[in-house]
Amino acid sequence: MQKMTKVISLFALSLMSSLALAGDLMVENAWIREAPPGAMAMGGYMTLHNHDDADRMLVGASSPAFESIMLHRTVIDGTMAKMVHQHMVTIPANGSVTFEPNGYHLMMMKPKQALRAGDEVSVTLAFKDGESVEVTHQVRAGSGGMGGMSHNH
Ligand SMILES: [Cu+2]
Repeated sequence: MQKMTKVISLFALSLMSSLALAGDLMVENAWIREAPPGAMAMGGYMTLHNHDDADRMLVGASSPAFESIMLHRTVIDGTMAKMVHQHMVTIPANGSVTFEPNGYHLMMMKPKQALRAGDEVSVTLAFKDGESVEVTHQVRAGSGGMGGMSHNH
């Protein structure tokens, strides 16, 4: 059973385009939602897999393409969705966390130049233990989720 799982996951890996591997950490499906020109912020998404036996703590992110990046989580408060700044996002041992519209996201502030679907952006993820992991995020036209929700906060 164990062996079968491994074969399947390796096969899945070969199909992924935007993939970063660093030790026991794997990042897949890293993308940024395309925003209208002049947008003050863009949402960045990805799934972080932790194949280690210890929790990993994501504490920040940065990119040469943006002035700053914050970790945010969208939470529903009654009927209102609001974004809450996260100082740390824990990726549990042998678990994963998905950054997605309506959930955790990278709040990417002030793009230094217009980013269009198909562009690729390098993002460095910083972890509490001092390690940093470079990820390539692909800009995509967003669909689903809160597509119309602006990130201009
Ligand atoms: Cu946000």
